[in-house]
Amino acid sequence: MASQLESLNRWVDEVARLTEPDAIHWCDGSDEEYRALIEQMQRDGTLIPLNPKTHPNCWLHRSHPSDVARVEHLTLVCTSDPADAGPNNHWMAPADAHAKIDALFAGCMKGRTLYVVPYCMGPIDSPISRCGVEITDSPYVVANMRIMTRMGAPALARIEREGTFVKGLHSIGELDPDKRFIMHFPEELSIKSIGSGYGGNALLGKKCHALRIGSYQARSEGWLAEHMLIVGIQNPQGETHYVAAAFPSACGKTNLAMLIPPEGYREAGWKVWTIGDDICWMTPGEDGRLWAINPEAGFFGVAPGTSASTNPNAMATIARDTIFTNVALTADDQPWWEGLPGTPVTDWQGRPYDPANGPAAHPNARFTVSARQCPTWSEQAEAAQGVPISAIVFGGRRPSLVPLVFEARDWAHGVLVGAAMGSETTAAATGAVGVLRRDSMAMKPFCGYNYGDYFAHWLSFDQPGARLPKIFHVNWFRKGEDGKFVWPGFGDNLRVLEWIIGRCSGAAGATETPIGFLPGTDDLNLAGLELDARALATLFEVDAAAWAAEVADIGRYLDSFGDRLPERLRDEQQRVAAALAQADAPAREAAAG
Ligand code: OXD
Ligand code: MN
Repeated sequence: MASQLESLNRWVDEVARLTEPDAIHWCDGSDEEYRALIEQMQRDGTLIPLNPKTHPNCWLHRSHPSDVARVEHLTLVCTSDPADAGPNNHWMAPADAHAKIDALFAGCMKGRTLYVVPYCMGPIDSPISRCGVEITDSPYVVANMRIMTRMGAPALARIEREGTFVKGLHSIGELDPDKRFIMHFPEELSIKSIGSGYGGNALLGKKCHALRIGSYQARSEGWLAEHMLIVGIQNPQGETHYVAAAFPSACGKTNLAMLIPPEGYREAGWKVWTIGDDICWMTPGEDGRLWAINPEAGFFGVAPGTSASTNPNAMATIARDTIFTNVALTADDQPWWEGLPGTPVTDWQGRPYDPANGPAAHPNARFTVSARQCPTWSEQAEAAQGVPISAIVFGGRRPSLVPLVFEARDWAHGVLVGAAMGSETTAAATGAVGVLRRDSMAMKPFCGYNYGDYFAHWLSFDQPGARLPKIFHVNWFRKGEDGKFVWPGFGDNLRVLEWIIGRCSGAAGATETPIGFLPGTDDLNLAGLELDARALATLFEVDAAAWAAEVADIGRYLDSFGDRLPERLRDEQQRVAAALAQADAPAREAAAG
C-alpha cells in the first residue's frame, strides 16, 4: 500500500486486477526516478540520445507512425444525458463506454510496469489548482508528465489532504488505431485512454483533465478552464498587463507567449513575460477581476516552424533537457525540422531522408520541456493567487474577411466573438488540414460539455461588481491577393498587444464599426513596418456585405445548439446582423441607384 488515501489504493488495486501488470511503481517525481526512466528507455530504444554537445540531456522519441496527433473522432464525452455532452462532442452512454474500454484494458499491462503518477495542475499551493492521478504503462508518458505537471510526492501529499482527485487510466494498449479510445466521464471526474502514446491523448493532465474534465468542473464551481496562453506585457513605465489568448492548436500560441519585442520596443523598455502557452484556468477574485494560473509546468510545443527567426526564446528553451518527438535528425544527431537551417539525413520515421516521402519532421512533431527553461519565464507562474487578466484575445487562421484586430463592445458581445471563432484546421489533429471550421473559444476539441451551456457559463460572469477583462479578436493570418500573409506577425504582434492594453487602460483610440471597435491606422504603432496602403486597407477593412454573410452563418451555427443556446447570445448575433444591414444599406442603395 503506497498511499494514505484508501480510495486511491483501492482504485490502483482495481486497475491492477483488470490490467495485470508485472509490477507497480508509485512515482515520487525525483531526479533519480527520472534518470532511471530515461536510462531504461534508452536501453530499450524508446529514446534515442541526441548530440550531447549541442543538446545536452535531449532525447528523440519516434512514435508509431499511425499515432502522431489527437484523434477527435475517437475522443468521447460520456455523460448520462447525451444533451449534456452536446453536438460539439462525440458521446457514448457511460455504462457502454466503460464496458467497451474495460474489455480493451483487460490484461493489457501483462509484461509491463504500471506507473502511478500523482500530479497537480497548477502551483502546488494554489487554491485554483486541482490534482489528479494518472495510471499508465508508458515510461515515455511518465517522463513527459514529470515535465508538464507538478508530479510526484508533493502532489500526492495534497491529494491525501484533499481526499479528491481526477482519475486517469491510460495504456498504450496495442497502439492499434482500431482499439484506440480517449473517454471522459465528467460526472465521475475520470478519464480512460487506450491505444495511443501521443501527448494530447496520453498525457492525461493536459487536454483530458485540464480542459475537458476541467471545463466541466469549472462550470459547476464558477470558474473557467480555457485553451489559452497567458502572457505578461511590461510597458516602459514598469507596469505589467496580463493577456489570455485563445487560438486553435498550432496557430502560434507558443510564439505569442514568448514573443521578442521589435527593436524599437526593446529599446523603449518593453518586456514580455511568459506564464503559459496552452491552458489557462481563470477564477473571479474578491476584487471582481479574473485571476489566472497556467495549470501546466512545461511546454508541449509544435517543433516545425519554430526557429531563430520565429521564436528565439523557444529555441533557447529547447537547447537542453528536452524530449523531442517525431523530429528528423542531422548527420551529427541534432534534432531537425522544416524551418531550421541545415539538412536532415534521417526522417521522423528513422528512414534515410528522401523528399519523396514527405517532410523530414512530422508536421505535428513536438518538444516537451520545462517552462522554467524559457528565458522569458515569469516567477508569477508560481503565484498561488494567479495573475489578474486585463484582456482576453480570441483568434484563428482567417485568410480573408477578418481584420487584424477588433474589440468587442462589452462582455456579452465578446462571448459572441469567441463563440463565432473560426479557423483553418491544422496538423495537431488527424484529418484534413486547411479547412475552415467554427472553433468556439478554440475549445471545439476540448469543451467537456454542451457548448450551449458553456456559452451560458461564460455569460454568467457578467455580474454587478465584476471587473471583467475586455475582449478582443485578432487575425495574424490575413492573406493578400498574392496569397501571402499581409501582417508580419511574431514580434510585431506586440504592436497589436500595445493597442489592446491601451484600450484596457483608456489610453488608445478606436473607431466604432458594426463588428466592434477597430484601431485607426494612427492608433497603432506601425513605425518601421513596410506596409503599403493596400496592405493597410486589407488589414483594417470591414466589408459589411461579406460580414453580413458571415454573421448569418454564425447564426446557423448557433442554431445547432438548439434550446441550450442562451437567448442572450442569439440577441447579440441579431444585434450585429442589424448593425451590418444598416451599414450596408447605403452601399446597396448606391449600387441600385
Ligand atoms: C496541443 C493541441 O497539443 O492543442 O496543445 O493539440
Ligand atoms: Mn493546445
